[in-house]
Amino acid sequence: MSRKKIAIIGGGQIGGVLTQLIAQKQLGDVVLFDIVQDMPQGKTLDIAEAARVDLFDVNIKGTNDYQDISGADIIIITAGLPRKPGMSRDDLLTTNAQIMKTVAENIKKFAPNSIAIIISNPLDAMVTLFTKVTGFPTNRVVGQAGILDSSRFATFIAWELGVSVKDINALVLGGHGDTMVPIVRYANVNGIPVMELLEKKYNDKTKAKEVMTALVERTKQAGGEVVKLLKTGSAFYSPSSSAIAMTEAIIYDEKRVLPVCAYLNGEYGVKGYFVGVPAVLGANGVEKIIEFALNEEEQSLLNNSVNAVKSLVVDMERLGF
Ligand code: TXD
Repeated sequence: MSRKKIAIIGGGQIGGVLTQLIAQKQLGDVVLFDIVQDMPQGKTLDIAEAARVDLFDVNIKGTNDYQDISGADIIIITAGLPRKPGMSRDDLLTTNAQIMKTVAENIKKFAPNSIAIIISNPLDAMVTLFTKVTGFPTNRVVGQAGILDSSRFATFIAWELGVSVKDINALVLGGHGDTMVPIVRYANVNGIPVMELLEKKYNDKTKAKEVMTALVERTKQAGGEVVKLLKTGSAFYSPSSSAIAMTEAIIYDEKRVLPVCAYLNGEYGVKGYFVGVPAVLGANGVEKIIEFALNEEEQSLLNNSVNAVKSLVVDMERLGF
């Protein structure tokens, strides 16, 4: 069986880590594209030269020529500026929409049958724009955000409870922004509700609620917390690792149920927008939206987040995209 061809558009912080992870996991042959002359060629040459050490046999190519992505099975798009301290993801809209439009036009031309995993921010709007420009069927376009946000939520819960993160299940729905919706009710440690464990830990329901509120808030602000510390860039490893989980689910047809930015056609009361929800990822991309009953508060929070996505899409359209 021939290896899959994976093209990465945008060879910066995330693009470099993606290339490394794909090589180390031997997920497929990699083409790394960027507009910066020679930079992708340098990054891929360096990674390729570790093949004997890491024992991987995949072809890795850096390029400034879109022709080289021809026939890619999977495209991972990181092209776009990252945030600087004090910026919201939405502040990137104008610049990154222009970049995404160009990227999408080239992918439509050179890899029209690929499955696209979008990483660039503002994520939900970039996924929408990519789909509009390429005309790809919605199952072949998916955004990476929910896996990262859910992993952050799980990590903070694990640290609070002093247990392994491997035993935490935590889910975040909605847009990839301040309105995201960590689902507290279903957060659990091997099936045991986190709230129950917090109430036991503090022997105080009010304190347990306060602690969970702080965990939810930290999850929502986690991207900004990293940007504030890094000062010159944003999270790079965790989004890359999250996108690799999606890539593996597609390449190996794993039918993983993962929180991803997917097209909703009535699910969760949303029609015609890309929003973060649990979905089945497999060889055909987004194969099924997994819908579960939300309580009134959760539905209201999700509606608020969807409205934030909708207004960003309207802003983007007003800008002519
Ligand atoms: O989980 C998530 N979805 C988010 C995504 C988590 C963290 C970062 N998030 C966003 O990913 C971030 O806000 C940015 O919009 C993207 C990429 O972040 P990264 O940290 O990789 O940014 P870099 O290091 O600046 O890399 C961006 C590369 C850079 O090398 C540019 O030269 C290139 O994008 N670029 C382009 N490539 C192709 N085509 C065009 N037009 C182009 N313009 C810039």
